[in-house]
Parts: sequence; C-alpha cells; structure tokens
Amino acid sequence: MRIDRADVIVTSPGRNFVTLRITTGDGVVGYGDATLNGRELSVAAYLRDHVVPLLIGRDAHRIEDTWQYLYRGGYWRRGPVTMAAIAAVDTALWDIKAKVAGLPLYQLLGGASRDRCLVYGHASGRGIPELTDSIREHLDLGFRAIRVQTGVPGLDSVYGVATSSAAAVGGSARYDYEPARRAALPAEETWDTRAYLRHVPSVFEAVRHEFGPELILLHDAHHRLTPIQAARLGKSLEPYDLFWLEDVTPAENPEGLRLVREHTTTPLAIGEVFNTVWDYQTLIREQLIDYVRSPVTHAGGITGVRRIIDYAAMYQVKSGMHGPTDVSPIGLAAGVHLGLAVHNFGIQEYMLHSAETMAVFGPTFIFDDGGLRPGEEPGLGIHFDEELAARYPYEPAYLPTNRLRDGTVHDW
Ligand code: KDG
Ligand code: MG
Repeated sequence: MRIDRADVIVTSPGRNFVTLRITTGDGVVGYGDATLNGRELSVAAYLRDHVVPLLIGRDAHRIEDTWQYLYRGGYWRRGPVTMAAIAAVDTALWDIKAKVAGLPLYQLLGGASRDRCLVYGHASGRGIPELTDSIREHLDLGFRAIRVQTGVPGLDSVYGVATSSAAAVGGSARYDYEPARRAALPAEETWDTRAYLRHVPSVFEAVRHEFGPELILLHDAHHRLTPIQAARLGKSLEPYDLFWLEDVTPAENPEGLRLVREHTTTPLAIGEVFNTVWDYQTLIREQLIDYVRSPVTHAGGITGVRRIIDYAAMYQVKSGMHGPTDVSPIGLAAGVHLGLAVHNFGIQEYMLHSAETMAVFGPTFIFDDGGLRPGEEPGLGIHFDEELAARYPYEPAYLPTNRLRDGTVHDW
C-alpha cells in the first residue's frame, strides 16, 4: 500500500491548525495534527518542503520504519518543529492502518483498558467569585476534574485566566482560556513570583472550602519558578490535596526537580514542551515526576508518545497528555485512542474546541460521564471538511511573552 499524496492544510477556524492528509494509491486517507502554537507555518514548511517528498511511494504500513527514517534520517533530530512534523506523519499512518483493518485505532494499540479517559477542564476567574462560577459551570458540563487558575492581585493578566466569564460570552462560544492572541506581535504580560506564591494557597483554601474534599483539582505553574520556589509552592498546597502541580520549573533544568521532590509530596506533572522519551530519562528513572504531559501532536505521534508512556510505566508514572485548544481535534482523538489502550493512563486535558473548529474537523469522540471515548469508527474518527477549512485562512497569532516588573524577560 503505497503513499500517493501528502498535503498540508493550514486552517484557522477560530485559531490556527496545521493538518497533514496522507492518501494511499488505493484511496485510503489518514490525518495527522502538526499544530505548533504561534509557530504554525514553520511546521507546515518543514512538512511541505522536506518531508512530503520523502513520503511519496513509501509503504504506508511501515509506520515504525517511517518514524525512524524521518527521525534518524534527518540528522537534525528532536525539537518541536521536527517532532510535530513526524507526529503528523505517524498519526496519519496509524489512521490509515486502522481504517484498512476496519477497526478503531485503540484496537490496534491493544484494545481498551478502560471505558473512557478521565479528563480535566480549565476553570478560571480573575477573583474567587468568578472562579467559583467557572468551576460550577464545568461541573454542570460534566467535568469531574478541574484545573484551577486565578488572577493574582496586582497583575493585569495571568496565564490560564479567561478575560470574560461564561455568562458574559454565552451561546456556543468558548469561555475558557485561549492563550494565543491574534495579532502581528505577541502581547507582553508582567509577572511577580512573590505575589503569585502568596496568593495561590488562599485560592485553593477557598475552593476546597466551597467544593469539599472529593473534587479532583489541578494547577499549572507554567514554568515560572526556581526549584526552591517550586518546593515552597508544592508544600503550601499539600493541605488541598492536588491531583497534580504542573510545570513548576522550566524544561531545561530537569535536575531541579530533585530539590522540589525532596520538599513536597504534591504530585508533579511535566513535559508538554518535551518532544521525546529522552527528555524524560532522568525524571522518570529517578521518579522525580508522577505524570508525563507530552501529547501525540508534539512528541512524534502515537509511536513517540507510546514509547514515553511505556517507559513511564516501569516507574509507576502515568500519562497526563496535554490537550489545550492548540492540539487539534485530530491530535486529541489520537490521544484518546492511546489513552484508552495504555494501562498507565492517568488523566487527559480537555479544553473544549470552539463550534467552528469542531465543524471543520468533525471528530467522533464523545464526552460523557467526565471522560472522553474515541468512538467505534475505523481509524481515528475524523471527518475533516476541507471546503469549510478553506474558508478560514491562516491569521498570525502568538502566545504572550512575560517580563518581570523591572523589565527582565521571564518564562511565560
Ligand atoms: O501553546 C501553549 C499552550 O498550549 C499552553 O500554554 C497550555 O500550559 C498549557 C496547558 O497546560 O494546557
Ligand atoms: Mg500546561
């Protein structure tokens, strides 16, 4: 079964997405997600100019060989652009293989290990009353696990906090947080670590007081702390029993998590910006983390992320795949198939795509009972509407940047 065509589609139904469509000689079509938030066109060019020509004529069934060929054969390994491009090829080939087999993809990955993948949604508020409303709205939607982010007194805008509440937006519009803003240049935010560290424990105290001990709560520190600051945060949040505390320190310093681990029993998640199993080697082997965050889209596809999750399993570390709106419904569907199959699934992030996005991608996954199920159609379960996609051309959009009060650039 030879690959006949591979096409890169950039569409922007509310936000930008990069999709790879692979077509075999006998007309089987597979889709993969290659969206890299704020750097979309770099992956589109990498695919179009350097990967698509290598795919034509290859056997579509040779997924592992194609993965190794693109990974090792490129010489310039790893990195977000390369690994998002490989992810798209890998996902599209798994989609094709499952369609040819006449089975939903999770069946080829070993079959279901559970009924559904538990998901967490994003609640946020500029202050506690808005946050409380947002948590209630998520509970009404059926979420059983909720990420909590709030404004910090003295800071105008903070990562993870929606600028308008559900009541203000209404209808089918998304009201949770969308980090990339459509503009020619990135927005700049101001950050104050001391103000943040003082404020966050009081937020979780208020949330536990209002919602009780059962509700599953998570929090994302978004790479901004030093190890000792992260240790203090983890310790101060212990009374509120978090499911996880995410990305406390930047990705470049994995050893820093040793210090964090020595000081706190709050579970730690990391890895949404990691691309390969090797990025996790120290963290998993030394049991410095509890959840691996790589999604299929950014770490080499089903093949790459399966390697990470299988390695993590040896150390009782579980999956917690990234699922923001910048992972397209294709990437999310792939994560749900994989999550349903692996034994050491932990939780899946589910940030809800807009109605426009869902209309373009047509995913068959089902959200019910606090979890996602992939559906039973052969393949990934994606009905991509190319005519509709063409009506939404690319628009520049960037993630914000961050500066300390004295003007120093800080991790965002
Ligand atoms: O593109 C970057 C976002 O996906 C990221 O900021 C979201 O941290 C994030 C999360 O946990 O969803
Ligand atoms: Mg995160």
